[in-house]
Amino acid sequence: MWALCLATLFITGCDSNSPTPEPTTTYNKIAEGQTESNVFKVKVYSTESELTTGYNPLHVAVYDAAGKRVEEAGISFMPLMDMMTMKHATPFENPASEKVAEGYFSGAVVFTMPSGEMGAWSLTVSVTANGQTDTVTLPITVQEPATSRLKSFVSATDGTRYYVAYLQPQQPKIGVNDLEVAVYKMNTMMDFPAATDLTMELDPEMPSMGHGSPNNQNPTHTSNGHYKGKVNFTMTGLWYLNLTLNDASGQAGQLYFEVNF
Ligand SMILES: [Cu+2]
Repeated sequence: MWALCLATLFITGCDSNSPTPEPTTTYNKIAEGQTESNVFKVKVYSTESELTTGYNPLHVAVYDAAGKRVEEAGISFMPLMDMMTMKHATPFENPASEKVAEGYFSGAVVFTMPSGEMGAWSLTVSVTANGQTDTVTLPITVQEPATSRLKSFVSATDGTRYYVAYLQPQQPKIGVNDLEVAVYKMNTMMDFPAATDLTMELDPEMPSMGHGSPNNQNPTHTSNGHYKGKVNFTMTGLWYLNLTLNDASGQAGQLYFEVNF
């Protein structure tokens, strides 16, 4: 029966309580649970097979008590790591729209460290819909990716800790690629606002050959701490994307992301 259900899942969906067909986009379910007062059921999906340290787009499906998909809701996230002696949050982006897109409310969480013996992550999702608010806290697991997609530094100008997440390119190619990073400040252990007022210099480098590339474009701020620019890969191999971050008083820090293709 289960095998049959799996086989038909892609065609019809298994949840006979739900009149809305399951979405066709291939998302992987990361967690699900019933809200505390049983008002909603919440399912959290990723485009990846697992959550990793760095920037993770998350897609949330919400169902009402009758099993019907909720298409209009205010959704807010609260990611939290419990490290026994202390707890801390991490940067996140709540779904910007209160209306579903293809069945989902989409936001993101930027995990600053992997799950492990040091601590355990949970994601609290608060849903306001149909005049009711209810909340669920879901245990989640975060893995460290093979190539680091999150860097951190302490600003040389004012001592603020920054986190810089790599977003694009996900599929690097020879030639000019869209480059995107997102930057957050750590105000407190629980407050990680987007850093929106930095300037950046990009200097790609092929460490094995000692050359860079022409026709790059420094990332500039677009919105919510996201910075977009262009990176030109003149050949395949291992590249370092060297980034210098400056605030109003000067150079705050330097870091690099590895891209190997
Ligand atoms: Cu931690």
